[in-house]
Amino acid sequence: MSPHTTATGYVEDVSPGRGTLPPRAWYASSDAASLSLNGRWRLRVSATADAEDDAFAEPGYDSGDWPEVTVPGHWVLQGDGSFGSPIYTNHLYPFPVDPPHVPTENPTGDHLRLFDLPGDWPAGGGAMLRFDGVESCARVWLNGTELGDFKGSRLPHEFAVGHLLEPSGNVLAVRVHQWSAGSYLEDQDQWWLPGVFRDVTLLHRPAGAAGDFFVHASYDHVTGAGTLRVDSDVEGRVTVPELGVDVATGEPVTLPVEPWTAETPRLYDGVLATAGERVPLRVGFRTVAVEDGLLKVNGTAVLFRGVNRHEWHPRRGRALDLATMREDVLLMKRHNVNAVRTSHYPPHPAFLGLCDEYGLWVIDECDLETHGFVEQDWRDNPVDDGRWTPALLDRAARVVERDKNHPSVVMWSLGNEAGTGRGLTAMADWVHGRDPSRPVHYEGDPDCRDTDVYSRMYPPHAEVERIARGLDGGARRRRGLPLILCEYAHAMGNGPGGLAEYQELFERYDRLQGGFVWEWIDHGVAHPELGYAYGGDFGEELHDGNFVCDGLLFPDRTPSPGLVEYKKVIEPVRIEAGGTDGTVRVTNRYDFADLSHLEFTCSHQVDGMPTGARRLTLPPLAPGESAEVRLPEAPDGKGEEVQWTVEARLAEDTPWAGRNHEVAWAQGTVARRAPLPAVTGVRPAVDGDRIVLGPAVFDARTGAPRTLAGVPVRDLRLDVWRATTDNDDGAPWQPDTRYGLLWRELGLHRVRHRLVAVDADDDALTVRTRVAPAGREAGLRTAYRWTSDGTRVRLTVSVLPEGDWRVPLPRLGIRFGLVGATAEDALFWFGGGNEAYPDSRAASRDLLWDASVRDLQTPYVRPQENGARADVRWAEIGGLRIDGDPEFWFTARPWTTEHLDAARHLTDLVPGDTVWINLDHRQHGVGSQSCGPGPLPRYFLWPEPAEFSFVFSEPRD
Ligand code: IPT
Repeated sequence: MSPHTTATGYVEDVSPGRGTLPPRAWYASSDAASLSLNGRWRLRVSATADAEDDAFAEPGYDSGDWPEVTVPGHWVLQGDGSFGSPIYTNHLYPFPVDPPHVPTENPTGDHLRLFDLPGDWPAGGGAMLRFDGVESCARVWLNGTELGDFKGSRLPHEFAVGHLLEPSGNVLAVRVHQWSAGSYLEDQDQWWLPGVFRDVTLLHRPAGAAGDFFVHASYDHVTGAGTLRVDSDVEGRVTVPELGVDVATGEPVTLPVEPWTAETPRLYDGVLATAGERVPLRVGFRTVAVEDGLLKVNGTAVLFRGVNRHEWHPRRGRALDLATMREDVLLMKRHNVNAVRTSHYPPHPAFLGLCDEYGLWVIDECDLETHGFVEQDWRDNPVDDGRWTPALLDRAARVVERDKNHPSVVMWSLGNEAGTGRGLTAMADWVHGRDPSRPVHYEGDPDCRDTDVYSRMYPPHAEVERIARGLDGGARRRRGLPLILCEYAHAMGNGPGGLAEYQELFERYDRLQGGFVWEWIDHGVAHPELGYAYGGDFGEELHDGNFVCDGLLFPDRTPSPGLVEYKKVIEPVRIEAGGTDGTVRVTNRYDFADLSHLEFTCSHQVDGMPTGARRLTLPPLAPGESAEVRLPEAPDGKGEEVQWTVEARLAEDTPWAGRNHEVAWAQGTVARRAPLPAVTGVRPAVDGDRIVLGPAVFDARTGAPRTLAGVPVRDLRLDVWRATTDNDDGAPWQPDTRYGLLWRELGLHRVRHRLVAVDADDDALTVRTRVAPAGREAGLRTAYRWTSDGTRVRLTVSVLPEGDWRVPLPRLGIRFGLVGATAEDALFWFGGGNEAYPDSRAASRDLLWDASVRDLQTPYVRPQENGARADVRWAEIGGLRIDGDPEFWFTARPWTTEHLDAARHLTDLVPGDTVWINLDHRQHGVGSQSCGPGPLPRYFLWPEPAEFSFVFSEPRD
């Protein structure tokens, strides 16, 4: 049976569709009328594709009792669940792999919109109806006449409708099927969200209107000249007043210009005027080429400091408004991000306009992924089956034609995780032919037959270095290409770790041209009971849990510590201690800009307290250049620690951040703090069931402290457990050992503390224990030695591992409860301000900080270990001061680690009447193993003999 012999046959038809117009450039006319059909539409959802006939498309149909939904939108995110629910899978198809067939249960949304033409709608001319995005397959009628059907969810589709329009009472009917043959090509790792989720617009097309056009604007970095040529289907004139350009379409003009780069996004406003229409142009002159094995823009190799961006809003899903898109761009610019891969489909076209305007390099990716076929060794992959090639070529054409006039787009990407095959080759050939001015990207082709850059995802550092040095072998063609990490550093939950070490490699080797962190934002769905929902929360039969929450932003777009870390690691100005005392070395790491837009200051801080900032004068530094700069005289710390902080801030307002916005910073040490004094002289005194030692009282039987400096404490003891992070637990396909699982198997979450001895002697109270899990011989001999000078009490913890330890420890330190303290309690500390772990601590900035316990909690969508502060010299909380010898990792929570570990959503965590404090000597690294490699070996916390001390006292005034 051929697909079109049944009324719904088009749903399973592999062809791209029927009745649509050829793809063309996306633009907003200056003078042609248009009518947005966004807004409230009537909706009827049925369970199968053929449950209802198409009578609803007829004028006069009574849709009176149909509920309303908002377009653009996804019906499953509207109507309180009554329209069905989102489904999350990573790469598994949520239906049997039986291409091109889809389930009989195929939620189908009949959308209806009545509209009148505005009174001033011009008579004459034609009209087009444009859909910017519909998932996954639509059939469209206007005034009872069927226009056609289409697939390609994140691609525009247009119909000619002028002959059907009425001045009033127009009936637009759109039948949307959740599943279609197109779904096989859209297996991206994200929520499956049916609906008309981008704009619907009626466009008047006057006689002599512009059609498709291609702005070619190149830049010759040797001569400084730009060449502009606008090829247009409809003849006209091209003017760029600022450049005095006034030429016919198709005619090139060469003249001196300022080039466009992501750092200097110089755009020239122009107009394409045809007989019937004026179209605004924003021209950016730049030339992209792979030359000498490097990806160059305007003759200069660029370094991508990128992110993968899915479109996401916690309530609206992939229906993004302009303000949200702008927020993304501004957040990227403010965090030193210079590049976006539009994973894994072309974004709303307005996003690219913002990238042109604010300056971001874009890899524009086609709406294509067939990842689920990996489950059957890529058998029957549509990408290698000629029957699907027209659909693939249609998708390639729709992205290239739509987006070709954006200077920000510097590469086309064929798609993601689609294996290899003749369909991809056909796409690459077509793209190369249509637009030779941009290289082609695709990661899944290890030989780079069809691509112009070598692209990889999640390689470990060592492998990246091997590739950089040309030691990885591989096909000859590949060996001559630059390496781009289209995905690296999986930002799921706490992490990623190891960013700084990747950046060092990128900066060291020319062949490495940077990468794109996976990914920009957590796709948590706002949920009344759960806070943010993830896979499984809607009862899906197949799902991939919180793997959908792996972004640098939380779902509400608050930056996570991972983004703060990334900003620091990729800062475009490197500031380091100089060759001689009292100097710093400043390096310009931009590719195009000098540093004249920045102001540099230096301040010194004494025990974390800043003294005034003073301006530094820098020589003008071209990209790549460095200079040594002398710092102002440092103050005398009188035994306290003295540090310098140098900051580079914007000297003027920019479109993306105001004056004073910090771009880069660094700190260094001038004088270390004096060692903590000995805390001795007072003897422990046994008093009934208590032992009193200076300002501390202990349980005489267990040796556990009851009060420290008058503050009640409980359960103070060695702690080696953390609520495992997504990166600790790792992904099944990772070759590295998954320590999160091994820790639990070993029982590190349930160690017991066997009391060996409590000795109160002349100058110390010593408590000896052995800490070990049931069922194993491995253990940690632990001694707590308490001394006092009468006002302070000092604890020295000694740990001696014994037995057969095969795993590193999650953490090594002590934990205790501050009885009666609350989440709102204030704390002060000198040390790192942001959350940090051993391999994610570049942005940890020493200062005197204050916060509440609540403020210290990082709201990872799936609760897990979080909130440690690095290099803490001292902290004060709840009437207790803690000085560390050496510095320590400080964590405070209004719940226990066990509660944190058991929680599935943030709403599972309820503050209690005790604040739990962890003072850690060391932590295990975080890594990126939820999809990529684990922590580098240097960040492993192997069990070995250790000793560390804390001094407890009353807070200082
Ligand atoms: C990689 C995918 O390209 C991306 O879409 C996302 O799923 C990411 O992983 C994990 O979050 S594919 C993976 C098998 C390396």
